[in-house]
Amino acid sequence: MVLRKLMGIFAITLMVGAASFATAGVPDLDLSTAGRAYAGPETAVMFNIPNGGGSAFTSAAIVGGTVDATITLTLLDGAGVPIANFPFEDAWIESADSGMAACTGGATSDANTNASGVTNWVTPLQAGGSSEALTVVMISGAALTSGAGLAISHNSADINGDGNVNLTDVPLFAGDFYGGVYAFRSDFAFDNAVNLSDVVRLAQALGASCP
Ligand SMILES: [Ca+2]
Ligand SMILES: [Ca+2]
Repeated sequence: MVLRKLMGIFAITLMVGAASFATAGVPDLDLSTAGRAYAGPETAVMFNIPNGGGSAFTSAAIVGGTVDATITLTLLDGAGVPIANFPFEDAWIESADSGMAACTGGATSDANTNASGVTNWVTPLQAGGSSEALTVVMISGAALTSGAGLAISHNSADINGDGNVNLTDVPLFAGDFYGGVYAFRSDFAFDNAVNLSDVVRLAQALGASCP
């Protein structure tokens, strides 16, 4: 009888152990959080170049200046325990409408998570395309559910998002420059106008490609 009780307790202990083992170290998309350093109301704009020569998150644009749009991800498992050393390759950002077109591996976090489960996006993305939708943090291909996303928009001299800044992007820019209707995708030096400062950024980025 005592033996049967002991066996029962042993079995329950095994089951509980297995259950906690199943969620330990597995990211919980609702408990994990992502935030933007700049707490102001403006959307921060990233100017991206496929070769990584665009804006760092620490110098994202708002009208009239730059702000620190560094993204901080805190990765927790189902028990609220920080997940350390989570591979940076498996944490990346996307636009909610997929308009920002990252090179392969071009939008991952900067490093594996630290002992507190934290990693950041500071260094420039390798990306083209444009989007005014929210920026969403993806964990192994699934979006965080703890928030709708971050107010960070993206544009790029690689307007068509094919991974190269070349002569196929120039007519698109020219159309926006002369079009008379404001086009965010070509407002590289973000100030709500497409003008000569944006031409300069396009010219400087010509020839850049995904690594
Ligand atoms: Ca292009
Ligand atoms: Ca501009």
